[in-house]
Amino acid sequence: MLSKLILAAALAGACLHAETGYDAWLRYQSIEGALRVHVRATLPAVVTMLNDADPEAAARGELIRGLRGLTGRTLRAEGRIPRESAIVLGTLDELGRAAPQWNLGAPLPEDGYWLKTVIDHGARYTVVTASNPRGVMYGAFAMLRKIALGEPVDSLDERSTPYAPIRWVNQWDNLDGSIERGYGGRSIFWENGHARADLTRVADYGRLLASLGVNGCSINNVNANPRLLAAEMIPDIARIAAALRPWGVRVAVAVDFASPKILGGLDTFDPLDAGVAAWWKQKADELYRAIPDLAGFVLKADSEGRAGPSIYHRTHADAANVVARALAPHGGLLFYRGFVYDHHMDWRNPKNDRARAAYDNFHGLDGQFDSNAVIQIKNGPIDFQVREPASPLFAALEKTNQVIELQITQEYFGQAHHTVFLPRMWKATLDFDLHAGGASTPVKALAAGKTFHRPTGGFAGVANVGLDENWFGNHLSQANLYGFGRLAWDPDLTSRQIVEEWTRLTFGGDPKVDGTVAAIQLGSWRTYENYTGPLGLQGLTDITGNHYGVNVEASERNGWGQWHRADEKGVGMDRTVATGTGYIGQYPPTVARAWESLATCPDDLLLFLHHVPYTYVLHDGKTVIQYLYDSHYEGAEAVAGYAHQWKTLAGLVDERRYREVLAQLEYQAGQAVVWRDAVTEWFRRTSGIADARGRVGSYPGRFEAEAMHLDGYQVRDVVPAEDASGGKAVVCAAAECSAWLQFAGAAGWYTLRVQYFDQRNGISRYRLRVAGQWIDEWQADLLLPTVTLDSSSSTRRVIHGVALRPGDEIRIEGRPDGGEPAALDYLEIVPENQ
Ligand code: GCV
Repeated sequence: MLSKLILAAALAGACLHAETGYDAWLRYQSIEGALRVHVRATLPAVVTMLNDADPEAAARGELIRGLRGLTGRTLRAEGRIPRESAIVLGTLDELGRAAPQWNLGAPLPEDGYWLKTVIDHGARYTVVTASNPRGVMYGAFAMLRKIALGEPVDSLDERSTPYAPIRWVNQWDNLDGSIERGYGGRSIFWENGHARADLTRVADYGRLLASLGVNGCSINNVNANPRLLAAEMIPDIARIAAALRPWGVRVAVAVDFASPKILGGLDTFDPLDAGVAAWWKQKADELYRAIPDLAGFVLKADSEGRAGPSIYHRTHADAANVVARALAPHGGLLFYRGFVYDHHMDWRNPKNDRARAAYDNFHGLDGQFDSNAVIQIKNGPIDFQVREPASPLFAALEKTNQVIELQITQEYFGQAHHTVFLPRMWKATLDFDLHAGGASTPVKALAAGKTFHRPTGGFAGVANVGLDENWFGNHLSQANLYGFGRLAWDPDLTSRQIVEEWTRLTFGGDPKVDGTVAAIQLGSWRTYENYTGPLGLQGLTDITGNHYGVNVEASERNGWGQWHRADEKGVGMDRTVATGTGYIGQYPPTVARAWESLATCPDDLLLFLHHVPYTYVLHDGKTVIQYLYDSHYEGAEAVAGYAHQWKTLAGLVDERRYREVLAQLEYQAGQAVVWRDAVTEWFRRTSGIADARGRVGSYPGRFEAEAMHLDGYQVRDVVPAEDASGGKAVVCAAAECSAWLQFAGAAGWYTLRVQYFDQRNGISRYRLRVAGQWIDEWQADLLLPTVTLDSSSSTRRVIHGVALRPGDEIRIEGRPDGGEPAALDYLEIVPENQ
């Protein structure tokens, strides 16, 4: 009776989250047709585990859960190898003892697994084995993935080993429950200064990570609160570690380098001070007493205002080693971030260059870091921009451990509001050959420690999942976490393989869904690049603010160093050795030679590496200025296409996720137009060169709100001017205002597009009336990252199928709320289907 109740509860639990996105790629949707018949015919009735501790126990639970979902059958759980066919879970050692006759002795590297069919006395055993229990669990997830993908599992002999030992995610969660650059809701770990009372979400996150082979997670912001290391917080860290442990995910914490002084009461945090070293040691000992499997620390020092060794004129190696030595006796690792740069650089000096910083700070210290210290290097030299070359630091550390840091959370990629499939971009970096030492050395091999035979290395991904039901605030963004984990296990997978797997697991096996989603995801990086920063421009967003909307000049004339140097004559950062900052000289000669010369520099990186006139002709035959115009129009058009393509999936994707993805893509389509118009207008104004195709500055059917009849609305300048059409908007300071015009076109069917501003500080309401008839109403309730009139709040409402007659009055009424003034930018009236 009791077990029946447990089963009922488990099934109810499974239904509770059905199709909200919560289960992500672990939905275990029922397989159908011939595949179902085949799998059911070959599936044994028993799953045996030879060790009842986690993570093997978690693996057995997962197999039972997964197979019940996929096949509708619930396997019997046993602790011994039965005389009938069974799935058998156990390490090689355990199997050697329980079934020596199977001779499964071949060594496997840590975390690698082996799926092997063994026939013994007429029974068929599907063996899931590994050298360690975590590997057994990875094997169980792999089995389930194979079945869900329709791959045969009745005659197996498949080994898989992770490419690198370090496969970690970082979370930038603050102790108050907020997340720096998190777009999927508040922290699953922290609330009001302590670990959340209910850590169910943490355990479920561990399960998602385990399914990908991710084996570590740092649980707090690298802009670390020193209080995290206070004695009172250690039980909190231990509780979080306990929630992740069953899934083989070890916890790490980010620490503040000034902790010995701020928290420990010492008068210094000088890394060469004996008292400081003793403090770190005592703190590490205290932590390891409570969390013996703590993975280590992450440290951001001397960067963006964080304390670091420079104050004592010490090196990064001094800083890393004092902490690493405290962790070493416990087997812990210290991740020292390579993201060190001066954000007060003199922008007037053409030789200054933030891109040089990581290499300049670290390459001279190669060989001085302890063996448990790891330099964590962002994929590119700036900061997760839409197109950056691989960081030259990867090739410059031969005697130091390194990992590559990738950003899964979409800080500079439209946050949760845009779909951008990042594995495609990561692949470009991971596969890029830096030719370190002359030989072929792709970034993935350098980061994993293979090239220079380092003891460790691998991948760190900044994930920032949150409490939103679908973890990221955007269903399609889940593919980025999936892709990160899959690439960390096997960076040789192609983007297409990853996206096809993910789509099938996440949305089911309908070929139309699979094809459509794959096409959207695979094109999305280039599309996003096209409308936000082509040719290596990067940094056209509001880099001193929310990193979301357009602000072409925000990166200029300040110390942050994300300069693109666009002026009336030309654009791009001169990073050549001959005339520029010398950054290109940080690369091994083969790469440096190719990039130094305009003749061989790839178009995609041109403006990252060179300053050229707008009339410079690219390899693709266009001038730079025309490429900038064209790519923005192509990008905006492509996103509009995504929304149309998604609509063809109505009825093929479950209702809620269909609706939510459609809303996201339609919003993105509008936002891509905002980007297109703002960037192209800015460059046209600045360069004085017209668009050869006549699109920029000419918007058929567009009526500026400031030129309409206004009842109550007042005209305001928008700053920066490119963020609003015509540089102006209208705002309402009364309870209600309206803007109207008389339609002067021909009678027919039209689409109306209302461009309005949806700030975060209120929920304004809008209504639209045609010839006295109210035909639409909506509210400005998206949670966009701004409280002002700008491109981040600029949003589009599209009303299809409107019958207009000459002389019709079209009236938009706005009702402000809170600090949000129900602002309008323009109305577009375009013939239907245009
Ligand atoms: C956690 C960028 C982000 C910061 C982040 C920093 C880092 O600058 O905008 O929010 O800080 O990178 O990676 O440390």
